[in-house]
Amino acid sequence: MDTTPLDLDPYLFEILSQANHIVALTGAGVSAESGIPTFRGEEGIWKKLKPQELASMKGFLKNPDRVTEWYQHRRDIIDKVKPNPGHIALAEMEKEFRNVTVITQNVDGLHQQAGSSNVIELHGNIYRNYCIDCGKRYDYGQMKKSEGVPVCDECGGYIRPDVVWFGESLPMAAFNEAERSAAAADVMFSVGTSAEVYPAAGLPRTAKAHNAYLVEINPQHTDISLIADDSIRKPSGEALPKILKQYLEWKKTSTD
Ligand code: BV8
Repeated sequence: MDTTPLDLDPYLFEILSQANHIVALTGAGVSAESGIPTFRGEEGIWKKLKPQELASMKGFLKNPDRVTEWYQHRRDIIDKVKPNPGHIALAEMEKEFRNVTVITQNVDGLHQQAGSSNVIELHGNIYRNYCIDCGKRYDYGQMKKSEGVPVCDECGGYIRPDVVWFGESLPMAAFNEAERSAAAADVMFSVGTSAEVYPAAGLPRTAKAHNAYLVEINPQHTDISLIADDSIRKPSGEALPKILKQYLEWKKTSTD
C-alpha cells in the first residue's frame, strides 16, 4: 500500500475535531476495491447491460429469469468478497467521532460487515427478497435454490430482490433519515459515487445547504465536485484510512 500522506487541508482536521455529526454517502466505488464492479466506470455494469432491462420492474416482468440470474450472479460475486480498507476506516471512525452515519446506495452489505453500526441502505439489500404478489419476505438463505425464478411458498408469486429499481420510490423511512442526517452533517464524505442517481445524488447538496464541509473521494470528477470543499482524487480504499490516520496524527500533535 502506498504510504505517501495525502495532501490534506488542515482545516479539515479542525472541522473533524469539532464535528458532532459525520456522514458518509457511499456508492459503488467504495466497494470497487473489494472486487465488485461499479455501474458507470470504464468496466461498469451499465457499459455492457441496460439498466432499464435489469434494474426495473418492467424489465423483471418482461424477463424474470434474466433479472433473477443477474442478481444471483451479483450475489455470487459479493459472497466471495470482503470489506476493503475503505469500509473498515469508515467503521473505525465510529471509535473516534461522536456520531457517524453511513448512507449507502450499495446493496452489498459490506459496510455492516466492516463493523459500521449506523448504516442507511437507500437502495435496499441484495440478500433480502420479497414476493411481488403477497409481499412475503424471504432472506436469501430461505429461498429454495431452484432453477429459474424463485416462487412464493404462500401464493406462488415471483420473488424479487429487495432493492430499489429505477422508477421505484426509495424506502421512505430510510430516505427521510438520510435527509435528516445530511442536513445535520458537519462533515459529509461523498465516497465512490458518480452522483448521477437521484434522489440519493441530491444529498450532498442538502448537506452543503446546511453548511456541511463536503469532501469528495473519487478518482474521477463528478457533478458534485463543483460544490465540494475538498476533492481527493484517490481510491477510497487508500484515501479513507489515510484521512483517519493523518487526523489522529494531527490531533496528537495539536494536543501535545
Ligand atoms: C425514483 C438498483 C421516483 C439496486 C439502482 C432524469 C433526471 C434525474 C433523475 C431521473 C431522470 N430520469 C429518471 C430519474 C430518476 C432515476 C435516476 O436518477 N436516473 C438517473 C440514472 C438519471 N432515479 C430513480 O428511478 C430512483 N427512483 O426517482 O423514483 C418516484 C417517485 C415517486 C413515486 C415513484 C417513483 C431509484 C434510483 C435507484 C435505482 N437503483 N440500483 C442495484 O441493483 O444495485 S441505481 C444504481 O446506481 C445503484 O444502486 C447505485 O448505487 C446507483 C448509483 O451509482 P453509483 O453508486 O454512484 O455507482 P457508479 O458506478 O455510477 O459510480 C461509481 C463511482 O465510483 C464513479 O464515479 C467512479 O469514478 C468511482 N470509483 C470507482 N472506483 C473507485 C471509485 N471511487 C472511490 N474509490 C474507488 N476505488
